[in-house]
Amino acid sequence: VTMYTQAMDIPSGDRDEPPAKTDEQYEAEFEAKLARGDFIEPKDWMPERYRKTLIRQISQHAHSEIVGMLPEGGWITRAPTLERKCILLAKVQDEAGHGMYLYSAAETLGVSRDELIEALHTGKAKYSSIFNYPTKTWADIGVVGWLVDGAAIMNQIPLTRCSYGPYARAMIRVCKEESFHQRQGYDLLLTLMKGSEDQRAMVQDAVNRWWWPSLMMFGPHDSESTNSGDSMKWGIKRISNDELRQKFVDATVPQAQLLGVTLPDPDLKFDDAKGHWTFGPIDWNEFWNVVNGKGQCNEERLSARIRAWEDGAWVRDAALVHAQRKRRRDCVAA
Ligand code: FAQ
Repeated sequence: VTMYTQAMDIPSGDRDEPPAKTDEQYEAEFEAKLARGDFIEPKDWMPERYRKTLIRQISQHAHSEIVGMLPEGGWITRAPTLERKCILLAKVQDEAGHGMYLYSAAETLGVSRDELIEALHTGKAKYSSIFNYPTKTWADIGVVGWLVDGAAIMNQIPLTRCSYGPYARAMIRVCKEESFHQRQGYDLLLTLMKGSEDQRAMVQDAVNRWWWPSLMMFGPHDSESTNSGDSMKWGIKRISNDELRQKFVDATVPQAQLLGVTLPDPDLKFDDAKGHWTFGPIDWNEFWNVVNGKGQCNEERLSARIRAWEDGAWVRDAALVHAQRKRRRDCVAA
């Protein structure tokens, strides 16, 4: 006995359904799209490892933006002028916005926001090593803008050409905002450098502490970079960790000279033959210690995030109840 009326409407036999494709055919289409430079979009077929590595990178990037609000957020109440306070407030809010676009981009890959947050809070997901260093003085706020946002832009500009559409599009706006962030940091430092001897010393001290951690932001050497092979093949990464680090050093040395600070690297020198600034060895022990939870502020950062999540539970609950009531009211009205 036919119970569902729709079933009676299905013509027998020859419906014009496209034949199902094999995995090999889907894979060939995916490869062809990459070769043409087309974006891969959320509903497109993609290899499971491509999806997984995108979730990994995009969510870690999102966590970095959100955790990255903490070192600067603490200085909003201590900014020396109203203008500097407004600028810093806007910058920290921008970072929250970046986190939100990125979480949304990750969600298009079929993972929930709750799963992503859980991975951060349980220490399964990483966030950038740089945010485990303390911001000790007001000059640190300038140096974070100049070097940390500077390194972030250098790394993120090629991501605007990443093969995954939602990530690439999010990066366009993020990079524009990061450029403003970098300039406000540099401008803050230029002002301090025109000030007293003590202010100049404060800038130099901040540069000494942030230079090497900024170089570590680009990740391990290419030879140690476990994800680069796949990520370069799939067009997620366009330029390698070491190449981006070199571009950053080349761009930053002249800025340091103009500012009048010394970068804390006795081996830094211009190589005429190569046309690049060569630099000394990076302390990878320090990098891996910080990545593995043993940096100066890892515990403080993670506990601040968990506390904020727990304290905000009532807001999420209230928003859900409000949305449910509104839906019910709209249904009754309709
Ligand atoms: N910190 O195989 P690779 C910002 C991990 S946003 C911690 O080379 P990959 C804005 C890596 O995850 C800053 N972990 O990895 C802002 C992997 O472990 P896994 C964040 C790191 O993915 C400014 C392992 O090491 N930006 O600053 C780091 O191919 C101011 C092996 O490494 C992004 O996330 C590190 N520095 O390349 C906000 C950009 N480096 O995941 C507030 C997007 C590596 O297998 C204030 N991400 N690891 O467990 C990327 O471009 C890449 O993920 C890299 C790493 C380049 C970071």
